[in-house]
Amino acid sequence: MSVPVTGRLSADSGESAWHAAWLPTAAFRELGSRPVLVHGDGLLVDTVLDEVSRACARYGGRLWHGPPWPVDADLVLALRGAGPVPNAAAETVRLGATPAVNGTGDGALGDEGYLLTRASGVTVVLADAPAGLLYGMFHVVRLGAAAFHDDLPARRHRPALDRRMLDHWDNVALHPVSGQVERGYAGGSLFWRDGAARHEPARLRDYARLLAACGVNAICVNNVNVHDTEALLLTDRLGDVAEIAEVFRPYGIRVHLAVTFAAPVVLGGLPTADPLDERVRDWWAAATRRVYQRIPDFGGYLVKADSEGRPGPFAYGRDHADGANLLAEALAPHGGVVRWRAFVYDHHQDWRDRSTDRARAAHDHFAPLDGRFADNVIVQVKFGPIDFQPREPVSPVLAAMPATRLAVEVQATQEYTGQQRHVCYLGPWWSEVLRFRPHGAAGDTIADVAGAGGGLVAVSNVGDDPFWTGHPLAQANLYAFGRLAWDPLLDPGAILDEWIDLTWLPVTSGDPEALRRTMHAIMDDSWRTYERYTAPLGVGFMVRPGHHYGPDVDGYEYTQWGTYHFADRDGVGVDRTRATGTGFTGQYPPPWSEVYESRDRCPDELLLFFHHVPYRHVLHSGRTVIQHIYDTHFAGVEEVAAMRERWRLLAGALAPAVHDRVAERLDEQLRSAVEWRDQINTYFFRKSGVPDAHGRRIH
Ligand code: GCW
Repeated sequence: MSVPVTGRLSADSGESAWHAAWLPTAAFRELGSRPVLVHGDGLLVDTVLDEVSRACARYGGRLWHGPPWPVDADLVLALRGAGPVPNAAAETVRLGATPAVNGTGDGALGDEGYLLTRASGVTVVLADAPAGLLYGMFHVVRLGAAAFHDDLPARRHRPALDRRMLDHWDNVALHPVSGQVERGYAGGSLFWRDGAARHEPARLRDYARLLAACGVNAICVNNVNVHDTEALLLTDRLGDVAEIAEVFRPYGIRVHLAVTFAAPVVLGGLPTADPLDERVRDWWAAATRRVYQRIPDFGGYLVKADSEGRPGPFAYGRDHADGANLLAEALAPHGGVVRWRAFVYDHHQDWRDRSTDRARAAHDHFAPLDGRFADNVIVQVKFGPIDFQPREPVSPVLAAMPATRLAVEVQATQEYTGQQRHVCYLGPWWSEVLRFRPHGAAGDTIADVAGAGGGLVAVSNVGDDPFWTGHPLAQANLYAFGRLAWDPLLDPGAILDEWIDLTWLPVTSGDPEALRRTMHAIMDDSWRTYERYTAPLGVGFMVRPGHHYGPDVDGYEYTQWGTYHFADRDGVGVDRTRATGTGFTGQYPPPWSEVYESRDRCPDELLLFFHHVPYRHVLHSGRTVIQHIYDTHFAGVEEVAAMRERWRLLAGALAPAVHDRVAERLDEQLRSAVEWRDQINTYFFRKSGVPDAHGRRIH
């Protein structure tokens, strides 16, 4: 590269057409106003060069990537293996400082890690692989001026989880029921529109940047419900997938494809998709070979099989290990993985039959298969036993398959948490799940399970909306997902701080401290607020069937879906005990098998998930169940009203388009919260006949 690189202004960053999210131009000011030296080569190093040169062009800094080297640099980004760094301070770090850093001894940085330190007035990022340099650069951006303070702590940074993935439930063709994006609340798909690829690389590239800047390194580009058009992505439409992969590759993101288990039949014309049939195995091997010819770094397949009507191995009398291993065999020679979802349950249940329990299903199907999956199978498990509710226990599958690589799936798209019309910052919820220890205090956390296996996955909340996520504040969920996947022990409040600093402080015209305080006040506890005004004490659902927005207490009570609350005049909740219920508590190892079994020891917030109790049952909080329901529902609405007032104070501090968008959604959130409150309170008042102790209005 010529010296010095003057950089170029982005011709296609498109910042006017869509929000810059956590990468506003101004976030690059500190980095871009300095002499920067980049040492090393590779595709992702080119990305670093591109980012730095653009920043320098804008803010007056200079970038060197070849001799003659600058005498001084404020920032050095270097690959350790690229040879001596032409900067004395950085070279000293390269030659010996790593064992001292972070007390780690071995100094290993891995494929994505980096060392960030400050030496003799120079900020130094060292990595062993280009991806590490890219992540290190984004870390410098995140720190802003603090990256250039002499008290910058020396630290080695490595992701705790190797696989940090976003699954898009995007359809290529507009689906008559699920639309362009199944459970999408942010407009259309970034990839597809009306049956074809969008071919809009500029916007995709900005998306890839956002993902890389928060640590995501894998995406699946289509819905797990693979319909006819989407099935063709594996074959006839593979070129579209390759095109997307081209855009994501420079940001260290590998592309995956959701495939239908019936592909050999629907695409290959075979009479069967039986996983043990030779022709089927050959078909998958050949199809997969063609994928890798087009996309050499292809990540692998994602499969939803024998679930909600999707085809799967059961049709041939085979189990899920047979099914997953079939695809694993095809992918193994190319280094790919199959991500096989554990979301398998009977969706034609009879509500009269109390012995069937949807919560049990994943464990019943998968735990017995532990040890039978090929090495390159990742079993992808929803974090809870039911379905992404705002409160569920952690899935017992995550404690039951030590010989299987497991991935933990969360839902950034807010299907059950307000559909991006409600503010619901999910960082604290995911953090709670990741810190949970299914074997008790001395055992591993869920983050450890994910770290040892298939990592963390979120269903994406992004679409072609100008704010990416519909609700501008829902961007925080995407950001927090990436950061928690990188380091599950991060404090969700601190992540929010990062996101506010990066996204909003550079663009506010008001008092930054006031903005930060207000955003925290609105968002910190917003998940618990949402929980307060919706289904109580972990019982879940109570949403309107189909679209899942707004309250309908009995909407699913007499349906086939297995999501019941069993409220009657005496009490409410699902008896999942071994003693008298479905036995689900027995799927947990101790101590939780005992804690959940016991009505007295079960945590309040999960009581109705595990037990059917009388309305006057007294919680650990000292309140009765019925009074808890009333109190939390009144409180939840008040909290939303307070959020709305707080947001009003920010008028003038943010661009009107952002302010109005959030304000409009807070109006709807308040309307909806009132509706929830009134329906839930009225329902339980009518069932129980117990009045509110405080005499508030119940209809
Ligand atoms: O909760 C359900 C959703 C479906 C989704 C399914 C799944 C993609 O309502 O829309 O299908 O979960 O996770 O497969």
